[in-house]
Amino acid sequence: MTSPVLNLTALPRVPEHLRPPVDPRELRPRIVHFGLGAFHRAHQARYTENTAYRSGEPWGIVAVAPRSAGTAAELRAQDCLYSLTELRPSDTVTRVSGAIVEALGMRPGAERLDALLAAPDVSVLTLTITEKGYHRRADTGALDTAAPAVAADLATADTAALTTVVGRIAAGLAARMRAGGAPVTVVSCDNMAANGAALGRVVRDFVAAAPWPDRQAVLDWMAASVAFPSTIVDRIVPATTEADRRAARAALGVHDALPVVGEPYRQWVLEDSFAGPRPPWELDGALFVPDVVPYQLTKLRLLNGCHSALAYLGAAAGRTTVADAMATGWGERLVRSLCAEIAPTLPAGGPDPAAYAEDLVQRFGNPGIRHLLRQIGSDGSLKIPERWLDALRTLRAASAATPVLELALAAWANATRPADDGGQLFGTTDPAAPALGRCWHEGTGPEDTVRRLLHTLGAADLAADPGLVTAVATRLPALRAGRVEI
Ligand code: CS2
Repeated sequence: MTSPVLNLTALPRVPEHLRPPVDPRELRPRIVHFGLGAFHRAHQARYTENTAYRSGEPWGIVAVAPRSAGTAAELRAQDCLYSLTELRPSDTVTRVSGAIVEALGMRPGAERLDALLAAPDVSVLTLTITEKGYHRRADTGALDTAAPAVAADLATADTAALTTVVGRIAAGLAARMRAGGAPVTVVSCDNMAANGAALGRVVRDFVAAAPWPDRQAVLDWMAASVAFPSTIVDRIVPATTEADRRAARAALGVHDALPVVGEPYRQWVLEDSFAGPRPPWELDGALFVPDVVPYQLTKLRLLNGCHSALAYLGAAAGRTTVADAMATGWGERLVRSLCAEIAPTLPAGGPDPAAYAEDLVQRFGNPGIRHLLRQIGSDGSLKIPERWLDALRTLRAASAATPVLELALAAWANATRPADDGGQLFGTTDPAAPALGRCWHEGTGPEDTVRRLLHTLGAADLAADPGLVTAVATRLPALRAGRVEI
């Protein structure tokens, strides 16, 4: 039997306690979000909707799909409604979300987006575009103006032709200044250290490189009226499966083409430096702090660091999901020992690393969550520097032993082997995939290959550390044979 499609007309068919807490028609477009993926829908959108409910303030989100206008169209077909299911270890809780009030693609939605980015009522922009979306140079963190997509955006005056979010935001800010210049805050919600500063840097670099006659005026206005706070977002959100879709339909009684699922846990820590009005997200548990660094490094190095290690080691051992990797003889040990190894590199003022590690063991072991190692292991060349390399540098500078990080690096290296060498375990979506393949083809032996791989990560200093290179290379044969030895 076919069920009706989830939309405002069908909403009364959904059991009352599973409907949005606020009538979506009462919300206004006040936030523009770039990155219409499952993570945003399970995280910032949920905080925003609960905050609108608790505060009575009509904060609604206009969500922009930078790459796939298809997702925006699917969401529009449902009046922007979708369900979020929390996967607890023994049961599930589903609720329809109505936080998104409009869904746009960057190209077909260009004119509407121009108007929104200049509108004084829109005072917050948020982003989940992944590390790749920032187009940073691996060595300096500056905008890579030579990247083809960035160069093309710099060369066009037509906002409908822009394809990078960085270019889109820069053009939007310039238009905002010309329209009167209401202050605005741009919030990176991606997993990078100092993500606010990283975003501010690439947006300013774009403006400085643009051919606009008023670019200096835009930069001066940005310095006074645009804030780029750093934030930490946390919630495990695996890709939605067909089984998730069926379960959502069974719970709702209507068909939802875009359900999302996630763990019950969620966290959002934000640097308390906004340039204009913002939602009082603290009403839904977000934490506004003067300095996010201790939280940010703990989350990136412990949670994301362990995730990546599990992804590459799990792949070597033929496992598919995080929970599968945790169920091996070495999974829990890996999480605890990696956290213990990294803990001395974390600044004071954040969560207790040992307690954090125990929480990770629980969260990663949640059998209700099918979080694919493939999803986590993708784009490794962009993730690993954030997650492992600064910790590794700090430890090696202090002459501390780093056996677990060496093993993790060896597992990543093993996963980068080219397809003709039984590798490419994580496909070719990594922008560095061709360069990584060359490291194996051109390397004169395991140590040389490891050195080249480290250079590809922008880590010339670590490539020049012979002890590290040898330790990583020595671990490769066991991993190639599928053995994880911790
Ligand atoms: C994961 C993250 O895919 C990945 O790289 O490590 O998406 C992780 O699940 C989230 O950061 C959890 O908050």
